[in-house]
Amino acid sequence: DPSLPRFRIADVRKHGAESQNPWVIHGDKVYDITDWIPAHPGGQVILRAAGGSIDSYWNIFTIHKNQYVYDILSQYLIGYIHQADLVNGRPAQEQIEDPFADDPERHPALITKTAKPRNAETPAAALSAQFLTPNELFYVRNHMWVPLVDEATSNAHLLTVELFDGTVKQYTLEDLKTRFPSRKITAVLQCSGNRRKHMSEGSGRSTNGLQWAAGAISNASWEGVLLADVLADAGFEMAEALNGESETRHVHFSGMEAYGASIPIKKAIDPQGDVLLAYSMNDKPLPRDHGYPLRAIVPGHVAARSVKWLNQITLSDEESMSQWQRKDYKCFGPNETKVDWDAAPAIQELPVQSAITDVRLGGWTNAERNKGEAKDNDQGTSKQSEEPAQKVSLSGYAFSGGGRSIIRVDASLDGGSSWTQAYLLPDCASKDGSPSPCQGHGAWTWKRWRLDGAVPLAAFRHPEQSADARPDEASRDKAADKDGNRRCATVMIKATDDAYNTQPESHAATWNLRGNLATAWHRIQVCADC
Ligand code: MTE
Ligand code: MO
Repeated sequence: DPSLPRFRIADVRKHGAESQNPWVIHGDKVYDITDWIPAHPGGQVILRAAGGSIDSYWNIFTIHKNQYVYDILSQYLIGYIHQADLVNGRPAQEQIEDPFADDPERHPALITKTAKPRNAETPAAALSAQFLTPNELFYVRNHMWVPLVDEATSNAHLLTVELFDGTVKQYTLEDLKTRFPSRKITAVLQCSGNRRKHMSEGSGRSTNGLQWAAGAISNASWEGVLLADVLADAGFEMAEALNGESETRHVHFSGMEAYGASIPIKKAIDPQGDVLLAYSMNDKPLPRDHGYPLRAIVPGHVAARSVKWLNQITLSDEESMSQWQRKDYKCFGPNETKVDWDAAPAIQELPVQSAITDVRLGGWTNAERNKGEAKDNDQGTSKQSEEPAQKVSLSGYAFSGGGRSIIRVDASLDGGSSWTQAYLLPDCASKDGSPSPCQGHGAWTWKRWRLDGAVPLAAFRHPEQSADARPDEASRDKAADKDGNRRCATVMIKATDDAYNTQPESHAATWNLRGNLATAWHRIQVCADC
């Protein structure tokens, strides 16, 4: 409609989140969304775009890129952006606010997968070097921007709790800190996509999602209040629920940027479940990337349920409607490439996982090497006991969900012909009379393990081609970069938990289109002369 007015971008800016009449830009059009806000399915988060372009948000919330949404918006058209502010028919880039402009600074050692939103994994060495992952090296998984909460007002941060009957109670962070006993637990968070890259490479089939190596997992000590205490205070009938007689089946968590997920009520009220509303991480306030000022910690469950920037808890007879509960974080069969999302349950408790995070090879002497090559050319002449071997030191982590502890890590240094047990570090032992650094009712934390051994020379072969023995990218490059004389051995590990659950042998067997729960034996190629 050419009769509609043209607005300068500066005019639109005056209609921000605080104004009486919030406006947004989409393409070169201007909309007054005042009447739409109460009906917006995503709630108030739409105000984040007010006074600027909604397009950069729709690049994050891609669900909006469909005709249905365009039709809704078209009802609110009030005009166009002035020619003077357009470049190629669109508002000039520098005029548009970057949704990620307020994101915090990050440690340079984190391995960035995507910058906006921020997704970064913990460097391998930091995974096994310390029991508690330092806050600045803890992996980061953000679906959107990092909400900005002022330090000065953080104690006023409001948590709304809504019971199934509609009763609402609100708590400031200060209320939580002062009115409830504080609890500490030591717990791993692991993304359902951890080791997705290994699944893609090991199965030879691509998977959909961030290609994390073994670093979408970290361990910290969390302090906060028990979710169960807060629910009881809000009027939730705890005794009824413990008897399995409550209509409430699920607890929904929502974050300030509109991320949401839920957990079954059973976990929330389990006296040994240790679900926290946490405000502290490794004895420091939560860093912004990890949910400042308040997040849920659901130990033993997939980290997608540990909602950050928590501002709303809703009790319901149903799971959260969010896409992260209903359309993601589920697994299907290796044959299923078109899936009915409703047909599979949402991932909650995690299966057994382990990974090699550090490999050190001791060198061979020339004599050993010559002897090895001689043996290679003349099969059978040298005895087993004289066979030279290359010293190797492996370290890594092992973890299981649901509070199940790791009882064993098995390692093979010769491609699976023989096995030995790795040493489990006594990280949870109390030292010098001080309390154990592992707090909580379940085994919520990981076990670090170490293995010092020797790779027998016979195990070194030309790099294997079998699908599941595909090495990590890094070691494959090393294995392939020179002449054909290079020989590699496959070292591998697997863990077992106290329910005797163990890891699958191959990624091919558990491949799923989203690459979730990649837990197959971690295999790495070590090369004789690298
Ligand atoms: N909570 C909010 N509000 N927004 C998010 O994007 N990501 C979830 C979960 N909680 C997410 C969230 C996912 S998928 C993971 S793996 C963990 O947070 C990551 O937590 P971390 O960044 O503290 O490691
Ligand atoms: Mo995740």
